[in-house]
Amino acid sequence: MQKVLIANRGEIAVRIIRAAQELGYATVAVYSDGDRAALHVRLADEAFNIGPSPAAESYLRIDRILDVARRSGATLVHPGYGFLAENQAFAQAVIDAGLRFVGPPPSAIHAMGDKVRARQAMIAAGVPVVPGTAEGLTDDEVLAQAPGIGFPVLIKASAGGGGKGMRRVDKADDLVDALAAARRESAKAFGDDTVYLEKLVEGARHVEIQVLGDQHGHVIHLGERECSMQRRHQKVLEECPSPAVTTVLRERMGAAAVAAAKAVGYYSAGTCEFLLDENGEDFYFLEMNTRLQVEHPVTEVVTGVDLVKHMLRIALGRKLRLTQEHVRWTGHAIECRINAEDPFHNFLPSTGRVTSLQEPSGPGVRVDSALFEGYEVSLYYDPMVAKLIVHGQTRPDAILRMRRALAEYRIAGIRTTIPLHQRLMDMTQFISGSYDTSYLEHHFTMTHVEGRDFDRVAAITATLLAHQHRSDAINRLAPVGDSEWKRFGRRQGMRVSS
Ligand code: MV4
Repeated sequence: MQKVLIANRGEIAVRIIRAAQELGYATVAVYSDGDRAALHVRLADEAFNIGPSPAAESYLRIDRILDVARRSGATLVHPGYGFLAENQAFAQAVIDAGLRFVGPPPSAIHAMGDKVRARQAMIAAGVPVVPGTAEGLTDDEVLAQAPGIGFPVLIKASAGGGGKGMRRVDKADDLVDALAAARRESAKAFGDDTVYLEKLVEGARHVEIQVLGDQHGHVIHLGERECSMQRRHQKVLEECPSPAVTTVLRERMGAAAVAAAKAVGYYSAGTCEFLLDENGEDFYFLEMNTRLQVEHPVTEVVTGVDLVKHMLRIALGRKLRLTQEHVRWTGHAIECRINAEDPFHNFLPSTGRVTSLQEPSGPGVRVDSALFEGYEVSLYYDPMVAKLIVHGQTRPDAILRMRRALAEYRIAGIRTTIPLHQRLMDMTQFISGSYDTSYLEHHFTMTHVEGRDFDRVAAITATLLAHQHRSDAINRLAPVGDSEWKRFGRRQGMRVSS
């Protein structure tokens, strides 16, 4: 009897529990003090407290998670995404404890975690990388080599990823300050200030390829996801397939991703991130995410492949029955990340209790969420509280379905980014599919009028409701015929002639 410990929380923990239970595996949840009433705790067969709400004292505590694994008799540990998902030491500790880590080998996590080493491995594997330097550089080397690469250049942190420690430099005079800032940010975030240079690929799209490999050398790809709709390096929405990827380009990018995975002995689910040049032809390896991604559902609904179940089977040493020839892409999927943030006030994080919840449903609608009425949104964890995924026969069908589903979605008690997604579904540049990574940051604003209107309407409504409730209460108490003010006066103890 297999027993999976899910070393995570929120929607992804719920997602993994569901897959494991459908495979007949027992499930073990871990939770922090603040997550005692969380949905993943309720759905799992067993649940163990691992400490106070701050992630550093709970979900990042390798010792506490392994202690639960031992006490519960778990046989597998799935890290989800975030927290310890790409922590090589955690993966190794799980294996050393005699359990199966549901993810890639620690060596692959290490190889792809160091972006300079990853670039070297890709160059050796014939995978196209962005023109730049293959080594970490001293300040003098950056100053000497930047002009040869050609401005604008990007200074990138070797230990980085997701844009942390990255600085754009448009001219030589700006190099020294940008270098210092990049090194400072990288040292603070990763304890490593190694940087390297890349030529900036202007107007690029961020297209990633899902790969899936078993422990017997079989690696396939499951196509691409368009992830260019980003704000401050956080993906806002994703879609599959990409409007910019043709069948031929998909095969080329897929082959490059499989070669990249094989170059580091990868198995399990993983994602290779590429930049797609605005010419729609040239693409460059950016980095590989050695984990299940937030946006995996758009690939699942278009291919019909359950990535989490495959990860669990692969962790047990099972062979991948799926071959590349089996993979088919049907229709179009869009995922909107629903964050507890206020899009009308610079995406300020929103906390509070979910007082009422109405999730969309119906044909082609999937909601991956851990929300429930009474759920308390806190600042301890990532603001993403749900993912709304829709699937349609065509991209226009998917857009129309997303509009309908967003209109149905009601989350009261907190502010969310639902209005942002409703606006995006109406924007010409999104509808035409012609957006790149610069769109959201440079060409899109949320008009504040709607937000102010909303507040004013809400205040007026609340006043009217309060008045109506008071009137109803008075009417229930008073004999027929008395004026409202007489009744009111009487209630206040005033002498009022009958
Ligand atoms: C780039 C790039 C353009 N040229 N590298 C963003 C974080 C990490 N995934 C790598 N990223 C990029 N690397 C070169 N040589 C564009 C991105 C990029 C991006 C950059 C700025 C703002 C938003 C972005 C969203 C996706 C990718």
